[in-house]
Amino acid sequence: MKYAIISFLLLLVLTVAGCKEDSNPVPPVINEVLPAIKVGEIFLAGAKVSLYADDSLRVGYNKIYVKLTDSAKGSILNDVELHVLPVMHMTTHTHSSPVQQPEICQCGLSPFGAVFQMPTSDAGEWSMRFTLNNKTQNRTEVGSVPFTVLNTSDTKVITGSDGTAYVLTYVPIKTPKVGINDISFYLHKRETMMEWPSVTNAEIFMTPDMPSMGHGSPNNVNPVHAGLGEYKGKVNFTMTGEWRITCQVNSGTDSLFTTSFTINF
Ligand SMILES: [Cu+2]
Repeated sequence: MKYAIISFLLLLVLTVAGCKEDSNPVPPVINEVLPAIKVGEIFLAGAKVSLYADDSLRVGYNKIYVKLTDSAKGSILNDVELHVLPVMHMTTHTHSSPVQQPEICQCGLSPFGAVFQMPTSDAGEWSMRFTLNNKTQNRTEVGSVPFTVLNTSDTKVITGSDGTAYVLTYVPIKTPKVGINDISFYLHKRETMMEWPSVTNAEIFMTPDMPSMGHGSPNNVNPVHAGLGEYKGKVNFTMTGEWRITCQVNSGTDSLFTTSFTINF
């Protein structure tokens, strides 16, 4: 009998507690996971513009994210037009780099890609220039966020046989393995100092070899254009060690240039 009463009281307490929660709903918490690195932020046209990245920004292809919130209310802004432009100020001149414009995401975190062809150094400093049209407030403003670019050997700027400067970028394979690996490159060119469009109609002939051992590998697949200047192929590493990936880039029947990247694993 005692047990029954205790059980009944417990049930009553649980029911009341349950009802209390139901009648007083807590607003849903959006568990927003932001990328690891906050690059910087700026207030423009009534918006807070925050720049994030998964890793330190470096020479090569970078995935970057821009978060737009109403600077007063903190709510996510997506009724906007946003243009981004990487700018490097050097002692003698200013130039940009290859960049894909962000697609404004309803979730508030809009990704875009950029290739940085040189690191931050005494010779030059990078910043991201935003042109933001906040349609809810009918305001447009321009502003810049400075950032640092670390050096790598993943991007080569080479003058082709046609006199144009090309930018070939190897996207590092995350975990290279013995056997067939997916491999990807981006190809851009310098139209002007401020315009670096994708090259979508080139041919890339890729030859991997191990210079220290004097052999290559069979069954590689040349990278072909897959959209937005990205070329995707397959590379066969038959053993671990230092591999050289030589890329000959052609336009029609003309050989534009040849360059190579080193992969060690
Ligand atoms: Cu520069």
